[in-house]
Amino acid sequence: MPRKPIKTKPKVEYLSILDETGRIDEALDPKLDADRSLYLYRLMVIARRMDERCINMQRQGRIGTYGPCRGQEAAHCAATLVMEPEDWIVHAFREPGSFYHRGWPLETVLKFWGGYEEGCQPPAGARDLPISVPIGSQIPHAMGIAWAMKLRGDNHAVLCYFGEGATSEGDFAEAMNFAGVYHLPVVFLCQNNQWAISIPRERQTASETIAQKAVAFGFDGLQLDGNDALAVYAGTKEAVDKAKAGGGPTLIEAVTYRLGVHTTADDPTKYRTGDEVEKWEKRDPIPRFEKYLVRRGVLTARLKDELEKDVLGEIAAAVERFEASRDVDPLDCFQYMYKELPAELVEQREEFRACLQREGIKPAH
Ligand SMILES: Cc1ncc(C[n+]2csc(CCOP(=O)(O)OP(=O)(O)O)c2C)c(N)n1
Repeated sequence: MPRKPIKTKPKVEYLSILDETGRIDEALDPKLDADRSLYLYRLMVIARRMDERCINMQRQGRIGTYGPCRGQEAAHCAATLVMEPEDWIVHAFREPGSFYHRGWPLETVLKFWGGYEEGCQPPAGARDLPISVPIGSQIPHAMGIAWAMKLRGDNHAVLCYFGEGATSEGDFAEAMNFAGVYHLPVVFLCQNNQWAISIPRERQTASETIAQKAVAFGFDGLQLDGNDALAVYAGTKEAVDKAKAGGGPTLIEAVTYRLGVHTTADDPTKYRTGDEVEKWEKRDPIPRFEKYLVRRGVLTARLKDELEKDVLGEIAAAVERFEASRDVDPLDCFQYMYKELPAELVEQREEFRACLQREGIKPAH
């Protein structure tokens, strides 16, 4: 009765295609054509500029809070590009490029961070769940959608975004287990941005990689360079194609970095060093992809200027629409939870109404 290592069928691999100088491993090139490559670049620029604008707006008191994605643009934009409109996407909250790609008006995202109910509504017909801030709670939802798809014989797939902090939640383990047991068409995409607010990656889990957690649930894990748009695209495409062909789930760990604040209520200088941030600035996914596009002859200085102007114009128009439609009754926050408001909430609502009246704000009802 020998003692021997157990070989598991599920595997864990690492994938990177584009290096920091913009050079590509030709053998792994997912061969995105010029238009699609430029569109992906545009999505990443939209995400970056949206971040900048929203942070400014929050500082000016025009929205309540904001969770930026600076540094994570490749990880979420390249993945969303793989999904067909008939596929489902279950977002967390740090994916503005994906919201845009899925047809969310930019002002809906502003409404979300401005605290308006309407910001929670995906566009009609989009196979997207609303933005999810409770950490990890969206992962079982994604699994459930994939399960329903399988039962109905719907030949599409589900993509679910979450952070590495979410992998410490029970929700993650439960969803991964069901997905493995029922062999579901779901791709779990963990954006490992190294920090869950002030908790560093090494204190989140003793596991060497997040990707290897898949093995325990009976399916493959893929760790990839999350700042490499081509690796994210190729890895997600492979996992989604596999899911649609009946090959079951995949856990992707996109290794990336949150270059900015956790949210506008956070000061990361309290828990991480400037040297670390500087190191990751050099791996910024946008200039890397840009170098590649320039080398390929797809992006020129003139095209880049036009695209930047266009994106800023689109965001400015969305801000105008957002500010023109903010005429919402503050008492609305009592409207949607209960059919009949419990007595203590009636009391709170009336107190709030009186407070608004004192401030000269006229409620609509
Ligand atoms: C269930 C739950 N617990 C705690 C929080 C507070 N919280 C907000 S973001 C966050 C960290 C999440 O880290 P990670 O999952 O890595 O995602 P990231 O914010 O880095 O994108 C926490 C603990 C929450 N939103 N939901």
